[in-house]
Formats: sequence, structure tokens, C-alpha cells
Amino acid sequence: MSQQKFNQARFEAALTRQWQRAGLASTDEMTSHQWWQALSGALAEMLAASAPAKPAKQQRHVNYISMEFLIGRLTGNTLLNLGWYDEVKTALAAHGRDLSDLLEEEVDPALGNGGLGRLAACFLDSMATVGQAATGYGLNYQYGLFRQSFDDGRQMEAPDDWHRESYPWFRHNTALDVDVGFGGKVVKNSEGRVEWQPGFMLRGEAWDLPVVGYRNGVTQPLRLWQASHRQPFDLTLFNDGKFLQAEQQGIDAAKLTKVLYPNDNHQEGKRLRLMQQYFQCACSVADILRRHHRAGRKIAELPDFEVIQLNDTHPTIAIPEMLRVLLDEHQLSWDEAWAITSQTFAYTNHTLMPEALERWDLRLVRSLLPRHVMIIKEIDRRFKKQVDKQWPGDIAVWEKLAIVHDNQLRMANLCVVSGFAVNGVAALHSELVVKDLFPEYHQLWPGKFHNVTNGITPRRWLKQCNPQLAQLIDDTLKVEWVNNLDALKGLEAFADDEAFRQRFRQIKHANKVRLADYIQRLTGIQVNPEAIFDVQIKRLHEYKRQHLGLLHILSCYRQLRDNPDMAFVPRVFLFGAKAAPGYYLAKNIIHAINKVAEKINNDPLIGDKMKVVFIPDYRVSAAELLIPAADISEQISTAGYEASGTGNMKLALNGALTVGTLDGANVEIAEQVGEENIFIFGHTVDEVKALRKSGYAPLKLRKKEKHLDAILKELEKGFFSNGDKQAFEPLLYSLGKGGDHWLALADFASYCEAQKRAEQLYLDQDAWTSMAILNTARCGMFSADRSIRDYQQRIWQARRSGSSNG
Ligand code: 26W
Repeated sequence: MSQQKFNQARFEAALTRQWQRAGLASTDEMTSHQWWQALSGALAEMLAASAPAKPAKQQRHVNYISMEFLIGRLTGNTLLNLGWYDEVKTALAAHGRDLSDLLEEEVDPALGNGGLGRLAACFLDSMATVGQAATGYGLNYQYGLFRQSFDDGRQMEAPDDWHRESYPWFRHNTALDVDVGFGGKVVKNSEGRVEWQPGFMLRGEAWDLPVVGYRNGVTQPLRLWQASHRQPFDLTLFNDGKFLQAEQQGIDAAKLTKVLYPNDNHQEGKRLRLMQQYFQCACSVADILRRHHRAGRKIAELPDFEVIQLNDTHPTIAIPEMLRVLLDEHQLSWDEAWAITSQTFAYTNHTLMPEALERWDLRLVRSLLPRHVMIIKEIDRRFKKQVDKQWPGDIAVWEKLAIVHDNQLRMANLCVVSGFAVNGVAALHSELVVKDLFPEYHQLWPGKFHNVTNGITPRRWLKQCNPQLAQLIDDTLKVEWVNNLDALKGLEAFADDEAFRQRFRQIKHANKVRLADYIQRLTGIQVNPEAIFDVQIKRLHEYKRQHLGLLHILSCYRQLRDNPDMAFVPRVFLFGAKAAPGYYLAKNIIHAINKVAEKINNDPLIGDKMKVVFIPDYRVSAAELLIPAADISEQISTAGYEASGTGNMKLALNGALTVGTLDGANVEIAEQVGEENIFIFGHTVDEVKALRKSGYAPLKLRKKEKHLDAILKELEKGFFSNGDKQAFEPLLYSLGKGGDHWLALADFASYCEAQKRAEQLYLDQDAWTSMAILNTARCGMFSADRSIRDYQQRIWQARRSGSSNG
């Protein structure tokens, strides 16, 4: 397909309809925000009117189900993908409006927590771009991820009302409403068939956002389900005189999709969350089957035309839901229903953290979904036969592999047993999925397990967020690289080209100035763009080790105080991170970083040599400013725990040099850019395991290393907290008596050494810039377009080669 042409007359007409509909007399009355509304509404209207793309023949339609889609602002990105940016800019200029100002009016739709949700958004962009027919299925939360502010350095949370009710990109497709049942009982009907009689029903409304491919005329939906009442109230109850019950059908529907759960890598087991999961799955399965039937296809052909990719285990309940519909509504036999289901679902694992692996209390599940529990038990019963055959009499293995054990429903096990493919998200992670998480399953079905290394969309994460660098690449390569990121290899030849290096450096500098302005406006802190911009941006989690970054800052600060004339390259340490509201230790780390920042930033002895800034309310639009301005990318998780990381890819692509452990996709970044162009440090996965086995003792280590002891003492003594010795107790306990589970102290020396190497290199600006250029040039493989092609080849189009279960 080719690019859709911009039609000026249609645009102006659509724009006029927008402000007229808003009840305004002319464009003169419009505020900037109303202008953004009108612009987006007009574009949405134009897109909705265009003909849908014809999918490639013999291609399975991908249904990407995810509880989270962290899409970020849509208007600028859509314009860029349409290729209409310049025309619209000109058209708006004629109205006396500046497009980039208007784009700043958009509130980020923050319908996700972090990596998992952002990946889903990048994948939608890439599927549309490479021409993979796809629908994204998610939830339309009224409140996205909470807004973060700091009060005396402590994280405060406020609801994120992103005004979904007036978001101009939504199209509510009323023809797609779905009814969803909850609770009730399972009975045998008059024909002797099993039937679920739900206790109450909700309605699912389809709210669509357009996903536009890069200049190829493709638009496909991200369908976000929103809960509402099926009818104003239950008429039967009402007529029976039970007025109150009639209005309370089990739950106030508006509650169901009110808010995104703010947990990342930690399960809570709340009833409402399970209801969200089932609601999303029931709506999506119904929609997929409806599409299949409308196309005039037989039910047994479902796996030939549809694949359902589960983004982690959160939408697992779609599996028994599919079986239920096939068994109870289509009246298929178990074998028929199972054959269809087990050839349709594929599962992506995004974490090995035990506390993130979802388990649900079986009684809770039964109280909401009695029929689904019966079906799950039947899957388990049949699977047990297979396990008994492979490991006769081995109870321990069965206890490990069972889907239901100890009254707990294990979602990952259900996915592995019922799906045709399982994949991890980076080479190292996929290896650990097989070796540490699912070794027995792998023994049963070796062909089921795959790796698909994550990727990022170069549209948003280079062309849109770093327009000057994109222009330089255009001017230099003179080829379209935005949908062919391997073309960046052509930049290697310019790594030592003085003129190119200079332009590359100037662009980084300009991006740093832009960020410095933002920081000044937001926090009042003045940072020097000549300093190294050292960036750690990601969710706050112990395994990601923001506190290791903090220890390095404390170390630099102490050395500078002891020896103010020592050689030191000025550095701005930048953090962006939200902590889950109930994650006490993570919040303490934020507090500690903020208090240390306060002290250092106001120390006249330090001046411009060091600044520490915790950017409040880190989100996609903030990332778009931070990433192009970074010199150093901090990717310092304990090896074996960051499944992939995707910020690492965005930063390297934008010419930041990585200081990182051999974890997640860092391993592949090192392979691509070359070991000499990255700063690797710390214990490897095997060394982490060995160290723990040999009895790691952080307190002993601390005693041995005087400098480390000294900086921890300063935290303990209240030096950064106005004498309050308890302020950082949780953090200090975890690093000491708590056993330093994440080995921050064990990696500290090697981390500081890597930082020293980076600092030394920065003094040689030519050498630094060459390395940065090589990072950009060699990050082609981290395009999400490549990830999607890998999914196509290894999973979506290769269904029958993999599994043999059933
Ligand atoms: C049920 C609570 C919960 C919530 C979110 C458990 C697990 C999650 C996510 C799976 C956590 C997550 O976002 N994982 C991240 O996924 C990214 C995309 O694959 C990876 O790049 C990150 O390394 C991984 O931490």
C-alpha cells in the first residue's frame, strides 16, 4: 500500500466541523487546547473515512491482548506516520497557530505501567508498518498510571484523569457492544448440556484508537473495552419491587474500568483486577469470533486465520473463555474445542520475578467464573496423564507442573500447557525461561519455546523525538531508514568523519539544552549542558538498582569534598521513575535520591560539578525529551532479572553510551555495538548464582571497603536528612542486615570503575562521539519491525511445527 495523500480541502472542512460542533462561532474563540482538540478530531475523522487496508493473503490476523498499552501522545505521532506533518504545519500557520505548540496540549494517555505496556504500543506501530494485520485489545481506563510529585522528596500520588470522555481520537463503535457475565452458577439445561447462568451482566463498549503505519496507508484499531451497564437497571428485579438490587448488579459497572492497577512486577490478587482481566478477555474473544463468523469461515478454521498473542499472563483467562464458548455455545466436543484453542494462543513471558508470576486463589476465581474453573480443571486432568506418562509416579514434578495446586491457579502454567508457542523477550531471558522457569515443559515440548528479542519503534524513538538527528541521517544516507533501520549501518563510515562528528555532537548538545530548559521550568534547577548527562529512567524497582546509582553519586560527592581539586568531569545525574504506591522500599529509595540531590545541588563547594535531578512524573512525553539528550545510559540491573529492557535500546539508538550489566538485551546491545563501545561491569548471571550459593555477606564486604563504609555511614548518620537517622532505614537495612539481595554492594567497585572509564573517554570528545555514532549505526536490529518479523516467522506463521500437546 502506498501513502495516503493529504487533502487540504478535506482537512479544512473537517476542522471547521470540529469547532462548529464545539459550539464556537469562529476559530478566533479557540484556546490552544481547543485547537489541539479540533486538529485531532479532524484527523480522526479523515482517517475513519478512509478505506480499510486489505490484509496480505494467507496471513493470520494477530490479536494482541494486553492489559496495558502505554501509547503516549497520539497526534504528533499519527501525523508523522501519515507523512502529513509539514502540510498540517503549514495549514495551521495560515490560522496563526504553531503545530508544535498545539501538540504540547495533549495529555499522555498513560494506560500502562512501564516496559510491558510500552512494548505493546511499539508493536502496534510496527505491525501496521510492516503490514501485519492486527488488532490490539486492551482496556479503556478512566484513570491511567498515577501522577507523581514530590513533597520534601517523598513520592506523592494523584489520580491521572486524562479525560478519556473528550479524547478526540476515540471512535465508539456501538455496533460492537459485548455482554459479559460474572458469578452465578453452572447448571444442566433441559437438553442435558452444561450451562453457565451468570449472576450479573455488564456491557463492554468498544472504544477504538487508530494505529497508523508508516506512510503505507494502513490504519488498524487499538480496541479498548470500557465497562457500562447492560441496561439502566434489571427490569425483572425492578418489577418484583426489589428496587435497590435492581440498580446493584453485583458491581457498579463504572468501577470496572475506572483505574489501571499501578503494580509492576508484583501481583496483588485483588478481585476487581481479576474482573478486569476476565472482562477484557470475554469482550476480545467475542469480538474475534464475531469477525471470524462475519467473514463466513468455519469455526474449525479459526487457527488458520487468527492468532491470539497474550502479553504476559494477565489475559490468560481468554483461554478457558475460548473453550467455554466453543463447548457451551458452539457445542463442540472437547477434542474439537481443544484443537482450535491450543492452536490459536501464544504466550509471551516478560519476567522471571517470582512475585510477578500470577497465581489466583481458586475460590476467588470460582466465585466469579464457576464454569471456567471446571474447564481449567479438565485441562489439568488431561495434562496430568501426559505428565504421568513422562514421569511415572513423580509427585514432585506434577506438583510443579500442575495448573491448579494448593488451591492456587497458576496462570503461566495454564498458558504453557494450552498455547502453541511460548517466548521470552531477549536471548538471555529466553534461555533462562527454558532453563530456570520451565525446564520440564521444555522437555515435554522443546519446539514450543522461542526467543523474540524486543524492539522499539524508530518512528517515535528517533524520527519524532530527535528530529535533528533524523535529519542528519537523512542528509547523510539519502535513503529511507525509518522503516529499514538496518540502513543505519551506513553511518559506520562516518564515525571518524570530522564534519559528521561535529554535527552529531552539536545535535546532542542542542538536545541537552532543550532538556536543561525543561528541567529549569519544571524544577527550578539549573543544569549545565556541558556536563555529562547520565540518565537512569525506568520503573523504580530494587532489581533495577537505582540505589546502586545513588551509591556512585555518594561516592563522587565524598571524593570531591575530600579533594576539591581532583580531576572530575562535571556530571548531571538524571532519574525518572515511579514507584508502585504500596512499594515501601522503592519509595524510600526515591526519598533518598531526592534528599541527596538537595544537599549536593546546594553545596557551594560542588557548584556545577555535580547536579542530581529526579524528574517528577516520568512518562512517555518526558522520555521523548530525556532520551535524545542522554550521554550515558544506565542499565544496571542485577544480572538475570531484567527480562529485556527497551529503554536501553532507545538510548543507544540516540547515541548514548551504555553503562550496564550483562543482563536482558544489554547482552545483545554489546554484541551489536561491540564490547569496545559499551561499558560492561558487574557479576554475570552465573556469578550471581555462585556468589549467592557461596554465602554472600554484604556486611563483611562493607567492613573491608573503607570508602563504601564511609558513604553508607553518612546516610545512617542523617547527613542528608537534617540529622534524621531513621530516614533511610529501609534502604540501609536491605543493603546490610537484609542481605543485599540484589548485590548492589557486590557490584559497587566494578560499577565505579566502569564509570571512571566512561569519564576518561568523555575527555576525548572525538573518541566519545565516534563511539556514540557507532552505537546509533549498529542498533538497527532493535527496531520493533524486526521483532514483528521474528514473531511472524517463528510463531505466527509457523504454528504447526512447534507443539505436539493434545
Ligand atoms: C501482575 C503484576 C505485574 C504487572 C506487570 C506483573 C508483571 C508485569 C510486567 C510483565 C512487568 C514488565 O513490564 N516487564 C518488563 O517487560 C518489558 C517488555 O518485555 C521488558 O523489557 C522488561 O525487562 C520487563 O521488566
